[in-house]
Amino acid sequence: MAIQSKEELITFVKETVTNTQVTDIHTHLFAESFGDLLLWGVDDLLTYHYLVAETFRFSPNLSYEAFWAMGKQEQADLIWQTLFIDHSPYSEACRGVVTVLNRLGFDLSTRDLATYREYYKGVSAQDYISRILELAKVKTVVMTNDPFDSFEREKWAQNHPQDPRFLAALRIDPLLNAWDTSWSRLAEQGYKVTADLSETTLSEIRRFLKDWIARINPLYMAVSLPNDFAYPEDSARVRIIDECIVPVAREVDIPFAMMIGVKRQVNPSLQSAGDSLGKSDIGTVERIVSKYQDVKFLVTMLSRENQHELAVTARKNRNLLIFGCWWFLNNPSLIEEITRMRFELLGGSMIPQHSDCRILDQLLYKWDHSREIIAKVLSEKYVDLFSAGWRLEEEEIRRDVDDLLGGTFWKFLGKPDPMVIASVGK
Ligand code: RAT
Ligand code: ZN
Repeated sequence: MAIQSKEELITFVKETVTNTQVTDIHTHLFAESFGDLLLWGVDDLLTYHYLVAETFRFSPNLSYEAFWAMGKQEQADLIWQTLFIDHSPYSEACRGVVTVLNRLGFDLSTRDLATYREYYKGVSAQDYISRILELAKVKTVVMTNDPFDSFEREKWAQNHPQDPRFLAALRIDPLLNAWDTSWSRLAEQGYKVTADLSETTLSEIRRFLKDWIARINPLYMAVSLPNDFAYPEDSARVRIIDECIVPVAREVDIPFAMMIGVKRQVNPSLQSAGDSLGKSDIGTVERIVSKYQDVKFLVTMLSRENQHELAVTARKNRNLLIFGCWWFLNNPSLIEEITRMRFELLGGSMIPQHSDCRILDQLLYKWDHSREIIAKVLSEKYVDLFSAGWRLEEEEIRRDVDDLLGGTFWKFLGKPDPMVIASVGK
């Protein structure tokens, strides 16, 4: 059906973006079978590392040691008191908690953390996963799977039946960012590697990657890279990219995802909250994606300053799919500006957002907040078309939104969305 007016257009876009099921292409969530790796509930929500960093800003007398010595619940109490009671919670990470509590139907007028906590005592992980995925309208989440983590390796070895809502991604940070120490961890797993990158070692790294790909069936291989990541360069990282990651990505036909721009541990006292960001050289991305045109790259960059040139680089290289407003960019004002700019340069040939959730409950706020902005910016673009005389069908809008929230990702992978197949089969 053709849309008749601007008002109708705006309402229809909002409704469609709100209700379309998402494939969330990068999260730190896990299926139930991974046990304690899956974080959920109000104490995990409150001890999210974004909130830890914010708490220290308001607490000049809180020693780092004292905070880290506390149990999770005690930390959560302190964070609640500091960020939600002593101040108004309008930073994006704080607002996120409010959105979640509200979406779960809690009485926010009481501000009583104990009652919120009580609710979770009667809930099982299994039920909660379904509840949150349904409420958030997220059909699939991509996990971050770390073959260097012994607890996680153990879980894979137990061969649990896979939950089709949770798909794998092979995360290989230690391999590319700390070869001088990670080689021995590969050796412990039975690979004949040594610190030097001999031909045998390189071939064993490829074997390691292929073994893990066979074991977990990842949608892509991924790494987070520092802001000074350079390519080409005489380094172990670049040799491993050139001689292991790229050939394996090509052979197995999965993308290599590069998340560029992190400055790890600028304040180690903050532990997991101690990372920052820096501007990167777009030339690095340009050179690598144009050199390997037969390999697919998913790229996101952390610095706001890199966003425009990254979008332009994507225009020049169809093997590059840019995604998400990552981490410090996951704020309404920045999502809006970046999404608008990407629409203008790339239309729908990009992935506007991923959630990066570490705690299951966060799916509610990260997607609610992002959907609102995507709908707003997309409406604006359609209204411009409408004013220029272009008439849109409802079906076309549904198609476009479906692509933005997952379809483009699956097409880039060259794989059918398994959830669409599942629902057709029903
Ligand atoms: O966004 C985050 O929570 C960061 O701590 C990182 O996990 C980042 O997203 C990453 O994947 O390295
Ligand atoms: Zn992440």
